[in-house]
Amino acid sequence: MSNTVTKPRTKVRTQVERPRLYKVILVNDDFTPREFVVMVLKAEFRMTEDQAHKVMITAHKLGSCVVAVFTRDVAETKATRATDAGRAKGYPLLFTIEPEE
Ligand code: TYC
Repeated sequence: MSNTVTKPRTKVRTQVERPRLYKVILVNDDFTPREFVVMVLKAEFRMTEDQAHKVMITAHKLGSCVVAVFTRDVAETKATRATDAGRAKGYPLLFTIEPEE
């Protein structure tokens, strides 16, 4: 029929992508006391004593350890706050961030 109206079959969908996630990495050094590293991990990353101790020991033995994964803003804020906590005590404690693959 020439007067038939057909609806277009295509639907427009807005593409949404998951935000890229960033790893917060604890870097070992020779000066920051172990107990202090554990305290910062507990305070800034809400870890238990057990979790914090495992992460600290892993960084101590291997050179670094992934602490947790967040969106970029949260990862940057937490890494900065945790690094500053060490600096305030004169320690070279360092947290860095790295994008996930
Ligand atoms: N290596 C430090 C020491 O022996 C402890 C330490 C562990 C420091 C992990 C930093 O990311 C770190 N006192």
